[in-house]
Amino acid sequence: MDLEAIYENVERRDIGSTTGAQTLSHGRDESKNLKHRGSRCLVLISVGLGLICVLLLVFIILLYITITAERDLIKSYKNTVEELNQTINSLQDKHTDLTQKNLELETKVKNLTAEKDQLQRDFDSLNKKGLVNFFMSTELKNWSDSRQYCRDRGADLVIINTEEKQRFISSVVKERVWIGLSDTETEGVMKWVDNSTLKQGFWLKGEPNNDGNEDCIELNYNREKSGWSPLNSWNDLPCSEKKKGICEK
Ligand SMILES: *[C@@H]1O[C@H](CO)[C@@H](O)[C@H](O)[C@H]1NC(C)=O
Ligand SMILES: *[C@@H]1O[C@H](CO)[C@@H](O)[C@H](O)[C@H]1NC(C)=O
Ligand SMILES: *[C@@H]1O[C@H](CO)[C@@H](O)[C@H](O)[C@H]1NC(C)=O
Ligand SMILES: *[C@@H]1O[C@H](CO)[C@@H](O)[C@H](O)[C@H]1NC(C)=O
Ligand SMILES: [Ca+2]
Ligand SMILES: [Ca+2]
Repeated sequence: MDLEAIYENVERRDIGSTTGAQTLSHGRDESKNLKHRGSRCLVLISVGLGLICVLLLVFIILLYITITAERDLIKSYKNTVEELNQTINSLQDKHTDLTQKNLELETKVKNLTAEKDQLQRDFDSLNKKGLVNFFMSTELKNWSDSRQYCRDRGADLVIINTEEKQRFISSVVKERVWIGLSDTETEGVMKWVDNSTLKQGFWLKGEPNNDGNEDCIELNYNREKSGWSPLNSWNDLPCSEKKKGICEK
C-alpha cells in the first residue's frame, strides 16, 4: 500500500463520518478540511526548509572548518618551504665560501711546495759543493761574541758569496741574525770573516747606510718589510746590538 492510498482512505473515512449527520454544514466542513490540509502542508514545508537550512548551515560550517584547516596547512607548508629554501641558500653560500677558501689554500700549498722544492734544490747543491753545515747560535749576543760562539764550536759566522746560499739562508731564518760581514777595520770596506772583501751584496733598499755608526751586518728575515726579497735582506747595524748568529762549519 503506498502513501497516496493511505491518504485517500483517511479522507474517505472523514467524509463518511460527517455525511449523513449534518448536510448543511457539509460545505463548511470541507473548507475547514482544506484549511487544515494547507496548514499541515505549510508546516511540512517549513520543517523541510528548516531542515535544509540547518543542513546548509552545517555544510557551510564544515566547509569553513575544512578551508581554514587547509589554509593553515598551506601556510605551514609555505613556512616550511621558506625555511628549507633559506637553509639551502645558506648552505650554498657556505659551500661557495668553502670552495673559495679551498682554492686559496690550494694556491698557497702550491706556492709553498714550489718554495720548498727550490730550497731543497739549493740545499742539495750546497751540500754537493762542500758538505756545508749551518747552525744558529742559541743566545742573543753582540757581533764579536756571536762570532766567538761559532769559533768555539769549530765554525765561524757564515760567509754568503753565492745567490743560492743567500736564498737558502734568507728563506730558513725566522729572526734577524748576524752574518760574517763587517766594515769595522775601514769604514765602507766590507770584509768577510776570512778577510776576503765583499763582491756581491744582497742589501735591503737604502742599506748599508752606516746610520750613526753601523759596522756589522745582519740578515733580516721580515718578508713584510718593504723592498724585502730573498736576495735583498742585508742591513748594517751597530756591532753592540744583540742577536743570534748563523754559524758555518
Ligand atoms: C628561495 O630563495 C631565493 C633567494 O633568496 C629566491 O630567489 C627564491 O625565489 C626562493 N624560492 C622559494 C621557492 O621561495
Ligand atoms: C704565490 O707566490 C707568488 C709569487 O711567488 C705571489 O705573488 C703570490 O702572492 C703567492 N700567493 C700566495 C697565496 O701566497
Ligand atoms: C784576517 O786579518 C786579521 C788582521 O787584519 C788577522 O788577524 C786574521 O788572522 C786574518 N784572518 C784570516 C783568516 O786570514
Ligand atoms: C760585546 O760584548 C762583550 C761582552 O760580552 C764586550 O766585551 C764587547 O766589547 C762587546 N762588543 C761590542 C762591539 O759591543
Ligand atoms: Ca760602517
Ligand atoms: Ca743600516
